[in-house]
Amino acid sequence: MRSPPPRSALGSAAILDPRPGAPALRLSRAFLPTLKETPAEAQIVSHRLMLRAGLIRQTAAGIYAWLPAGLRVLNNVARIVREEQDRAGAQEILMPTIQPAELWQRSGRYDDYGKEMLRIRDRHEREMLFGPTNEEMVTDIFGQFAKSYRDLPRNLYHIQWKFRDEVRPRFGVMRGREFLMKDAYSFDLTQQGAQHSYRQMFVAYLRTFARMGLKAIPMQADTGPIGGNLSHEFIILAETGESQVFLHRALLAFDALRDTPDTDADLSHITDFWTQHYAATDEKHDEAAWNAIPEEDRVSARGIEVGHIFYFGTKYSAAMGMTVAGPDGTPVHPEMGSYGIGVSRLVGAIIEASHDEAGIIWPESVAPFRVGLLNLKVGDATTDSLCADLYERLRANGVEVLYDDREERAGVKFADADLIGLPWQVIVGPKGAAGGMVELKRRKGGERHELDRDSVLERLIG
Ligand code: 5CA
Repeated sequence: MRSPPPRSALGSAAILDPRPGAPALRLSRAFLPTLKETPAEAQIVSHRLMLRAGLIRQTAAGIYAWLPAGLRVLNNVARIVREEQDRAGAQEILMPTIQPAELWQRSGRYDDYGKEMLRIRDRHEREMLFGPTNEEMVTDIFGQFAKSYRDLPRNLYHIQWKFRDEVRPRFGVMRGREFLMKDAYSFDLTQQGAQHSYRQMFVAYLRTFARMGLKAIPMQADTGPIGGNLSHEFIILAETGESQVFLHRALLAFDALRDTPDTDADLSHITDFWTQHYAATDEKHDEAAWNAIPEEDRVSARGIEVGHIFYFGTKYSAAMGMTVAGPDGTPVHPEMGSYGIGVSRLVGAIIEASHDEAGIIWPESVAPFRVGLLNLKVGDATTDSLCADLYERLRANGVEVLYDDREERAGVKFADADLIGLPWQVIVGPKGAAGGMVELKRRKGGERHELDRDSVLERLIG
């Protein structure tokens, strides 16, 4: 057996505390099934690219399995959603996917929900359902504990799979039947309190989508089967969107939120900017208000709904018989709101907003890996050892890297790297490697730099 090399031979990076957890993967051993051909069933670009880049596989109409690279993106999206919910003071729980029908009979929605609800019978002939949303269940759970106004306000959320038996599932994960949703539910003593909770979520949503590189615009919307009379949809403009939307051009000049406002005045300051300018989906479109906007400021476009927030007062607390004792002892039905984000839909929406002819362009915050390392001549001693060295050092420093060590032509590797869309590509060819040089390419914009080994590491580890 050979003894390990002396520590100094490992170079400076090895002295750093290695993060063995930093996921790295060799493409030769990965389950990352890319497709050259465009799948015939996919009508929109995000669906095509998700199939071609090996992110998902359909298992039934509107139902998808998430493959390793796709799951990494889905988890990154969920992580950002979770961080911003926590920051806004919401607390994470996890409710089940399967619910007893009895809860929905109490709210009166069991019959109203119709064919979109997947109904199930267990072995004891009890009626169950696969949850399309959780207003009833969360009201029942929280209602059993909240006894006094001192137990309010609270905001509880979960990230859980939903099922809606959509008439026309389409566009891949955009309109699925089974899909991952973040749904939050707020309970307040007063209307004023509920409005504060609503504003907190409104602002948390702006931050959440901005962190994913998206310009999501809040718009007045129809409340549909959730109910209530105040709601905003958060819409990303995209030609392939299912919603027709109308907005004032001023809303397109975006300012990503950096601070975390908490006081009502700070929150209102932000929400007022959005609500003072016209923005509505077609169900809420008001021709008179629209015509009052100077023609050059009117933008009518298609959009994708990535989030939807609702204030519906005591609709569910009253129906489910939830009360707390108010300050003077009288029982009060809490004021409620619910706040949804389409976590799985967002993966498709991000691709709609960020791609080119060659493939996906992932924002760094959600990319399945940050770096793709391309060995253009597997078997050549110099490129192999330079790649092995870069791979180990990136890994050891916590950089997520996908190493293309397959015995494939350079053209295939370039095409797959662009298709998969990792933010950075480190390209190692035999000529450059002989002189200790590699190429660093940024996927977005395509700029390239010739760099030596240490400079490339410095840039990526930074
Ligand atoms: N209970 C409320 C808020 S928690 C609710 O269910 N709202 S919702 O119906 O508007 O759904 C919330 C979000 O889930 C939507 O904004 C959308 O982004 C996503 N969503 C809804 N239906 C689907 C679907 N069929 N496929 C993928 N995502 C969906």
